[in-house]
Amino acid sequence: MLRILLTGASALILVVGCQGGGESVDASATATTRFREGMDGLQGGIERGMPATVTMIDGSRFEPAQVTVPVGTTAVWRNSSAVSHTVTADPARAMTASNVQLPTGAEPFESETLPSGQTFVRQLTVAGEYRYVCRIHEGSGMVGIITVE
Ligand SMILES: [Cu+2]
Repeated sequence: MLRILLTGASALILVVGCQGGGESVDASATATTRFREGMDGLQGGIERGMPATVTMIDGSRFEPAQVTVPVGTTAVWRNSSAVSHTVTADPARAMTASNVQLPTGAEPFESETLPSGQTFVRQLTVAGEYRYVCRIHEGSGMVGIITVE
C-alpha cells in the first residue's frame, strides 16, 4: 500500500517537472495561437451569418414586421404565439402573389407549418427586399418585410 502511494507521488513529481520545462511553455504558446486562430475563424462565421430573429406573435403578426439586416444574415422566425404559422416567401404559394416579393436572383422559399414554439431558419445571401407572408393568416394581414443590404 505504502509502495503504491510512493510510486504515485514519484509519477506526480515527474509530471510537474515536465510542465516546468521550456518545451512545455512552447507547447502552451502554440496551443494559445491555435485557440486564437480558431476563435478568429468562428468570429468570421458569426459575423457573416449573424442571426436576426423575427417573432410570430399572438394576433397573427410578425414582430418586427419590417427590419433591415446585413447581407448574409441568418433570419430566424420563432413562433411564440399559440397558433401555427408559416413563413412563405414564394409568390406561387401566397394567396395574393403580389404580397410576396424577392430580390432578383433570390430563390423562393417556404417553411413547413410551424406549430407554437417552432422556428424556421433561412440565410439571406442576396441583397434586396424580401416581402413574405404567413400563408395561413395572409388574409388578416400577417405580412413581413426584411430588407437585406
Ligand atoms: Cu400565421
